[in-house]
Amino acid sequence: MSPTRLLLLLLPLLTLSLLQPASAVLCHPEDKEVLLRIKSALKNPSLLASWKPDVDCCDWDCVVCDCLVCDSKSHRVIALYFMQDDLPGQIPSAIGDLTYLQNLALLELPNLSGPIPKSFTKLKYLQYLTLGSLNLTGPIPSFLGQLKNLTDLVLFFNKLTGSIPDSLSTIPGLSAIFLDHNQLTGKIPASLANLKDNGLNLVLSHNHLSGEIPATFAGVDFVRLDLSRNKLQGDASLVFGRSKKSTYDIDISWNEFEFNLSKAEFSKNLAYLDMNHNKIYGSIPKALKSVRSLNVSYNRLCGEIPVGGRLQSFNYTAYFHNRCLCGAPLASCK
Ligand SMILES: *[C@@H]1O[C@H](CO)[C@@H](O)[C@H](O)[C@H]1NC(C)=O
Ligand SMILES: *[C@@H]1O[C@H](CO)[C@@H](O)[C@H](O)[C@H]1NC(C)=O
Ligand SMILES: *[C@@H]1O[C@H](CO)[C@@H](O)[C@H](O)[C@H]1NC(C)=O
Ligand SMILES: *[C@@H]1O[C@H](CO)[C@@H](O)[C@H](O)[C@H]1NC(C)=O
Ligand SMILES: *[C@@H]1O[C@H](CO)[C@@H](O)[C@H](O)[C@H]1NC(C)=O
Ligand SMILES: CC(=O)N[C@H]1CO[C@H](CO)[C@@H](O)[C@@H]1O
Repeated sequence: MSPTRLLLLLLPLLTLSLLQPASAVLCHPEDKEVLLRIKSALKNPSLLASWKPDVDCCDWDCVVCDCLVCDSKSHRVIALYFMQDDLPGQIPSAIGDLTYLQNLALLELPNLSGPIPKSFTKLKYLQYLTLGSLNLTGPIPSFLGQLKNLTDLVLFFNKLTGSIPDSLSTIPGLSAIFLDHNQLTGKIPASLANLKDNGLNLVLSHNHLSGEIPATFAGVDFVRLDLSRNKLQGDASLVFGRSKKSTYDIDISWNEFEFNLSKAEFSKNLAYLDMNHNKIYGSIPKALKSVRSLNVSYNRLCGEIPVGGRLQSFNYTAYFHNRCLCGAPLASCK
């Protein structure tokens, strides 16, 4: 067959495929360009081997495209996730140019270091920001307060320093804040109570936070509050309360809290309570009979452990090392 004849035979097929491309490219060219910049900033790591220019970027690993918020026919990159790798260097600031991102998750990348890039302020649609178990340093930047659509902020297991910025309390729907296992200092911002209507999960454990729990927290019905392993002082009983129906899990262990537990009030819905290693005095109130798990060890409590609920079923280590607690599961009162 002559080359000309072959071409004539194929021509209808070719035009057909031009008119109706077998697989339409979904990737938006601007996103593709940004992703390739990210790849090159990370020095073309093996994790991103599938990021080939001749492949639709919506088919690349670690990328999710969708058209939820875009107004054009092409899809946009709405999620980017890099996990469990030895990606070296810093977080590429080009990520801030993936304007339609809703979910950014960089997790367990111990060789990724440096600060949280300023360019993230451009991610106006971002709902979930996870930068966890990296090797990030520097502060939790105040500019994160510009991410008004954020609901979940997860920065745990890094080396972040400085204080918790007040600006987080200006993010209207923020409901999960995980800043644990860092080197944060200073006081807990009183303004975080502004987020009280969001069913707040606030996890600040394993830092160097000091001062008292802000008085504004008396008005917050946390779902989960974990302040353990800090240097917090004063009265923590304001986080409990009969009317706090959502409060389910509170951990204030390993701090310097000092208050009379007899005077604290508890909601029946509180299920998990860990207060070990503080300077808490008084006795254990009957209202704690409804908890599913309790640890009050290493405090200054006295008196009889109330009988009932699960209080006798807990291991004696939940109660040991107090001033003069007695009754099952400890030795009986004299
Ligand atoms: C984390 O960063 C510090 C410097 O800030 C560096 O000394 C250390 O080696 C890094 N860790 C890893 C696993 O890269
Ligand atoms: C990651 O960090 C570890 C510890 O610092 C180092 O031994 C390893 O070579 C680093 N890997 C890369 C790809 O840089
Ligand atoms: C703790 O409060 C209870 C109830 O108000 C009171 O009877 C008790 O004396 C207080 N304990 C201490 C050590 O102040
Ligand atoms: C209580 O806990 C200790 C230490 O974890 C354990 O050795 C012991 O068996 C436990 N006792 C009971 C009665 O469960
Ligand atoms: C209570 O906390 C102490 C101190 O951290 C620990 O040794 C003990 O095992 C805990 N007991 C229970 C039942 O959680
Ligand atoms: C930029 C942006 O997407 N903003 C949205 C954030 O969420 C609110 C509702 O919670 C929307 O009204 C905004 O348009």
